[in-house]
Amino acid sequence: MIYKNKIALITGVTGQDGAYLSELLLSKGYIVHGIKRRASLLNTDRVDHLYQDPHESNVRFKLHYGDLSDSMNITRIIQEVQPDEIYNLGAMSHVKVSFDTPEYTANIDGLGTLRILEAVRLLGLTEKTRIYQASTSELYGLVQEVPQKETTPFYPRSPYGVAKLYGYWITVNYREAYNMYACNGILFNHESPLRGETFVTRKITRATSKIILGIQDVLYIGNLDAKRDWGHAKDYVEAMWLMLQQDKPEDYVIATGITTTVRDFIKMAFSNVGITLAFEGEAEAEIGKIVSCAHLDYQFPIGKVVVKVDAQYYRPTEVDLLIGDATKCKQKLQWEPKFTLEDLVKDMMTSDLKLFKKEQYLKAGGHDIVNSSEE
Ligand code: NDP
Ligand code: GDR
Repeated sequence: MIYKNKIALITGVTGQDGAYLSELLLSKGYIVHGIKRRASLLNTDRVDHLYQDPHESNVRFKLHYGDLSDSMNITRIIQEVQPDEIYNLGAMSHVKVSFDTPEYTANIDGLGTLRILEAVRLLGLTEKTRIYQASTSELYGLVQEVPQKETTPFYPRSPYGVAKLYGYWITVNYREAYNMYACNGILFNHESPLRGETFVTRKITRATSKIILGIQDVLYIGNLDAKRDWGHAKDYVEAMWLMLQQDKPEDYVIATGITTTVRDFIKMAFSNVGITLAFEGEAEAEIGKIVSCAHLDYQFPIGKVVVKVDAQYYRPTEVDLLIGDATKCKQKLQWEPKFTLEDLVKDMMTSDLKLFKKEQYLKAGGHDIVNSSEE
C-alpha cells in the first residue's frame, strides 16, 4: 500500500500557534501549507527553521502569499492545495487593538472565517476537508458562569470578541447546513516564548528580563486585577489537531482550569529570577516594589519600584475573569496539558533572558540593536 501524507493548510502560519502547529504536523508526517501576508519586512521569523528550499525534492513545508480579506486568493490556494485539514488561525488577535481597528477586525476575524468555509463548499471539498476554527474564551466576556464551558452563554466585550462570535456561529452553521466537518476550539489564553511581544505575559517576561539586565527601569502595565487561565501553546496545538481526528465534528473548550491575576503573573516572573515583589496602592496608583533579592549576579536596592500602572493600557470594556472547564476535551480527546503555569513562566523567562543577554553582548561589541515598541 502506498502511504499518502495528509495535507494541511494553516492560515496565520507565521503566528505563535501557526509555528507550533506546523512543527507538530510535520512531526506527524503531514505536508504543511501556510498562508503568509506580504509585508515590507520579513515576517517569517517563527517558522524560518522549518523553511525548505522549494527546489529540493520532498518539500513538506510550503508558504503561499495570501490574506483573509481576499476571497479569490483564499479560494485559489484551497483549490491548489486540496487540503485534508484547514486550521484557520489567521486573525487580528489583539483585543485592545481591536478597539482601534474594529472594521478590519470584523473583516478578518469574522468574514475571514466565512471565506474559508464558503471556499471549501464552492470547491466541492465538504466531504474531504476538515476545518478547525480558532475560537476563543473572549466569547465569554462578561462573566455569566464560572468556570466557563461549552454550554456557557457568550457575552463578548470587544470588537475582537464580537468578530470571533460571528466566526464561531458561521462555523456551527456551515457544519449543520452543509454537513461539513468544522469545529470550534474555544481556547483560553495560551502563551510561550513565541508569544507576540505586546500580549501581557510576554510583555512581563521581556520587561522582567530587561530590568534584571539593567536595560529597562520600570514595567508599565494596565489592569493588574484581570484574571486569566494561562496555558502553554505547545499543549494547545495538540488539542487543535485532536479535534480534527474524531468521528464527529464538535466544539471544545481548551483550558487548564487555573486562573491567575496579572499581578501574580508579574510576581512569578520576578520570583523566577530570585526577586520578591510586593504591591501597594490602589488601581491606577498601584506600584510593585522589590522586597527581597536573592539573584546571584545582580543586587537591587530593597524598595526599588519596578512596576507602575499606566491607564493607557486599560480597555474600554474589560474581561475580568476567565477560567475554563476542559472536562469535555479531557474525556473525549484524552487531552491533558503537560505544562504547569510555573513551567510556562520558566520557559518564557529562560528564553527572554537569553535573548536580551545576546542583545547586550552584541551591543557591547558595537552592533546596533533595533528596539521594538513595548506597547
Ligand atoms: P498571532 O497574533 O500570534 O498570529 C496571528 C496570525 O494571523 C499571524 O500569522 C498573522 O500574520 C495572521 N494574520 C493577521 N491578519 C491576517 C490577515 N488579514 N490575513 C491572513 N493572516 C493574517 O496569534 P496566535 O497564534 O496567538 O493565535 C492564533 C489564533 O488563535 C488567532 O485566530 C487568535 O485570535 C486565536 N486565539 C488565540 C489565543 C491565544 O491565547 N494565543 C486564544 C484563543 C484564540 P502576521 O504574522 O503577518 O501578523
Ligand atoms: P487577552 O490577552 O486580551 O486575554 O487576549 P492580553 O495578554 O492582551 O491581556 C490579558 C489581560 O491582561 C491585561 N493587561 C494587559 N494586557 C496587555 N496586552 N498589555 C498590558 O500592558 C496589560 N496590562 C494589563 C488586559 O487588560 C487583559 O485583561 C488574548 C489574545 O491572544 C486573544 O487573541 C485570545 O483570543 C485571548 O487571549 C483568549
